[in-house]
Amino acid sequence: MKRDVDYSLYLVTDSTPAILGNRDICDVVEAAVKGGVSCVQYRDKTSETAVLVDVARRLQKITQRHNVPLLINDRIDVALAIGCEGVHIGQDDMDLSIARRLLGPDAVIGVTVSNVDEALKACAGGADYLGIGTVYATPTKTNTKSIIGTAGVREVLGAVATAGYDKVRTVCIGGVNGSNLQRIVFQSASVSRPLDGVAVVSALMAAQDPEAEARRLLGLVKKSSAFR
Ligand code: TZP
Ligand code: MG
Repeated sequence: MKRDVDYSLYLVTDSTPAILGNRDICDVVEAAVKGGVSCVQYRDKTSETAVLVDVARRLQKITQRHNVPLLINDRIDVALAIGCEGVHIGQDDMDLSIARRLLGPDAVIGVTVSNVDEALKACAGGADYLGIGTVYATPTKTNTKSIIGTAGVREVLGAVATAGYDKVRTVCIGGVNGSNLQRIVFQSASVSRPLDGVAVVSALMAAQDPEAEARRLLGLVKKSSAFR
């Protein structure tokens, strides 16, 4: 059966020294999960396949222990190799229909979207959730196609609601942190279609105390009526 994922506070990992420093990715992720992260995506654009599989397995031990889902960015093969809950794919990655065929109906598949067309196509194609962004410019992803701001997020949410895709979950991503989270959520709020959560990289991966910061961010998410 497909897992019912809680997207409230969605951690996307980063393995680059600029963000991780000399800390072990697993230590940072485990601390953040203890603080309340509800979903983890392993995102590593540079490591070779053997390293990806090894780190993914180590992360999976942590996520399983804490009963949160683990998704893999881009790499369907790595997700299949370790048997985790699913994947997150972008517009330039493997086609959603092929990913679905490879992973099966129970896999959780998320798609990055930055406009209404991409969002409706992903919904029609059977995406479980949309990662809507980039909300704000961020050093974590400099090759991003588009900065859409909260207005762009709102536009996508409205179109998804109007088209009746009630079951497709939504998070926003890009430059979200403890200082702007509530403003983003507030400005993204649409009566018909609240976000299901926020996805962050550096706000947690670079935090001095990821557990405390996750607790704080989750508190802000839960306080906000713009989430469902
Ligand atoms: N997709 C859109 S923006 C982004 C991704 C993976 C990076 C977000 O990183 P941060 O540090 O939360 O701004
Ligand atoms: Mg990708």
